Amino acid sequence: MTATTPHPMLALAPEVREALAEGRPVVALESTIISHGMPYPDNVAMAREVEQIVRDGGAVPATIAILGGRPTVGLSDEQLELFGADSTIRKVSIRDIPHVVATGVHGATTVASTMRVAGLAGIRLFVTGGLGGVHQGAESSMDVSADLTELARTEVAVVSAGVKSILDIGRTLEVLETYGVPVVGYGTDEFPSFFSRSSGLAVPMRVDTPEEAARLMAASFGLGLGNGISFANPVPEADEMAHEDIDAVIARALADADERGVTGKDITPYLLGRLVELSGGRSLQTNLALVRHNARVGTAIAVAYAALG
Ligand code: PSU
Ligand code: MN
Repeated sequence: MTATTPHPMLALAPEVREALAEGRPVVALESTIISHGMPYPDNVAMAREVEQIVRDGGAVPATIAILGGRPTVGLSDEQLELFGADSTIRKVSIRDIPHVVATGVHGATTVASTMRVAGLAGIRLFVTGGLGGVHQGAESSMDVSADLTELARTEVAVVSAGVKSILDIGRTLEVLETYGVPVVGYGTDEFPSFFSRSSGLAVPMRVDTPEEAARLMAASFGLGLGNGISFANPVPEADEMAHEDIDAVIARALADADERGVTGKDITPYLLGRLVELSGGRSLQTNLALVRHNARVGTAIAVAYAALG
């Protein structure tokens, strides 16, 4: 939309800085999906391919991470490789930002921390795979992803394929409603469950074109409502998994996590890795397909939003 001045503590790639100064479309991308969401080297190939999809759609990609303590907006090809290959890179959610910045180390940003840095840079559209949410059993563990609290307080729209049923999808939607976050079906009346187009849960509102999505962003951010937006974009039909196939794999992964006592920030990466192993790589193919699709749709929304001026 209008030109923005990024926060002075951020490092911006020159092409990202120029695009923002000129009000041209920029699409933010996260780095935890690279470092902790997919195996190497598929993760690096995915990161590069998604950046190319954004360019082909007419926007500038800005993969966000913390590099040597500096929140960085727009990674080089070598930096994408580093974040994919180095398994020791820390997963950084909101609460981890000050420590990683103060100690000058690298960190891979989650949906929450990527949103925050994107907002500080003046980027309004962010593409990812899946959102974090309310974990199964959160009634007692209280494990609710900071992705939800961030959606409540940062004016960035996030395009995802919904929430997978390693989480409690119904409770996740309840929390988003409480936080005042519009959950918007993109071409669907049903909230997608990441690997499949259905979840049995309705979305409260729907858009069908990039222009409608952009107008919704302009309304929310223009009024200064203060919160983010979740665009839920279902996996293409050709790539979706049958519920009976993925549900069994998820049940097994959850049981394994329980048995091994995995908790806290390690639970999501553990479950994601276990799903790939238990499905023999099938879930990874669906994950890759939906991320590509989100990149196409998200770029079109960013272009339409920039065109609103
Ligand atoms: N879900 C996915 N892929 C991912 C993640 C979630 O399908 O890569 C990552 C994202 O970075 C998300 C984070 O923000 O996991 C959520 O972690 P937690 O539940 O610890 O907040
Ligand atoms: Mn958690």
